[in-house]
Amino acid sequence: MRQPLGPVLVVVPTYDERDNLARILARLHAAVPAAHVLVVDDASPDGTGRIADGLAAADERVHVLHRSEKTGLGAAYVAGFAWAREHGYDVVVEMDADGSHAPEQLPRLLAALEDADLALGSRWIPGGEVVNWPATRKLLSRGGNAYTRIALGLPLRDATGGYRAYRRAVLDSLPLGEVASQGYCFQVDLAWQTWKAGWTVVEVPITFVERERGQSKMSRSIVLEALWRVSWWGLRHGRSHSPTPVRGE
Ligand SMILES: Nc1nc2c(ncn2[C@@H]2O[C@H](COP(=O)(O)OP(=O)(O)OP(=O)(O)O)[C@@H](O)[C@H]2O)c(=O)[nH]1
Ligand SMILES: [Mg+2]
Repeated sequence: MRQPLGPVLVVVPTYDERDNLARILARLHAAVPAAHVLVVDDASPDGTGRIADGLAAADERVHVLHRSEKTGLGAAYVAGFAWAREHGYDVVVEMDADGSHAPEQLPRLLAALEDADLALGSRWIPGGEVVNWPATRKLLSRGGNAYTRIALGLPLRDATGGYRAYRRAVLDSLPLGEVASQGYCFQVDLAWQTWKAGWTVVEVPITFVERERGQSKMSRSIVLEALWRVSWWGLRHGRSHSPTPVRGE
């Protein structure tokens, strides 16, 4: 029997999300009123950190972790996960601040987690979709995921996605201090480690909407990092098979 789900923390990394943060937190609390939020801000030059402090002062469900420099999404999440564990949350959610991950779909992820250890928001299973992406970006995401499946033998349609919910026991079990991946690769890294350790991973269809405001932090170096790390992991560990198959919803 799985433990019933306890308190939920949504970790939202931010770098220059001034125009998005208040909006996304309001939507989140409309969708899941009991959820707490941890904004992990890397000293955004546009003042996102101060906006987060204001939101935290007005709402006890909102917390802020300030970091002194921009060291990438992976490091921000690792710091957020450590905070979640110190503060006793049972479920930890990853969500972008730019509106790409609809808070209205969080109940769906949490429902799937009732019967899983990691619920992965997936754009590339039936029912999942991407809104406002050019064909080249779709190709990059699908190609990256196909490569990951082949190189690692990881049976996921969307291992690069960053909208997901973990049971705390999974995070407790992973060597988070050793995770060196920074960009999308961080998402692949954790999905792979979770699956390899035999935890139950389930993919849940989501509608991913491209950001409307603010700048993307996606870069050529982030794509190259994913390419070389996934290739290296594939060469080093080869394809492996998990005792627990992955289910699609
Ligand atoms: N704390 C922190 N947050 C970051 C960093 N890089 C990106 N983020 C945040 O991580 C989330 C995802 O980044 P995006 O810029 O949207 O990157 P993306 O979703 O890969 O790219 P787009 O699809 O073009 O938006 C956003 O909430 C960013 O503000 C970073 O180095 N530190
Ligand atoms: Mg984005």
